[in-house]
Amino acid sequence: MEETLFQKIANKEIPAQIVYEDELCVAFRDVSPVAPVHVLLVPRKPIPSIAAAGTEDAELLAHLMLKVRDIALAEGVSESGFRVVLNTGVDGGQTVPHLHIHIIGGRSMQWPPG
Ligand code: DGP
Repeated sequence: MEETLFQKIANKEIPAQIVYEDELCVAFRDVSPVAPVHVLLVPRKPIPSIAAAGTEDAELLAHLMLKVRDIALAEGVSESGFRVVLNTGVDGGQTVPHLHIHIIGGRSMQWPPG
């Protein structure tokens, strides 16, 4: 099966500003940031979206959530606050079919989202 865009980034076949990586996931700066801090956290496993995740992914998903915590701290937004977004499917505005968590901060967010 062809690699997804984010697998290519995780495998360093496409350059990106990587801020964290381990055996399960990679985090890198979004190419089109919407805030001073905009990091994408992706599992190395190419799960298409959170809607496609399985029960067998439970540990991986928990790992990702704890990395969200660590990355927010490292990016200096843990105390000021930040937003965690999982765009999913067509209505969710997902454009890359590889599960990715947006970690966005460094400015005040609005609600509801557009
Ligand atoms: P989403 O709309 O949730 O599927 O967000 C996909 C995000 O991926 C979007 O904010 C832009 C980002 N993105 C797309 N292509 C690249 C790329 O080649 N490099 C990086 N760093 N980010 C990318």
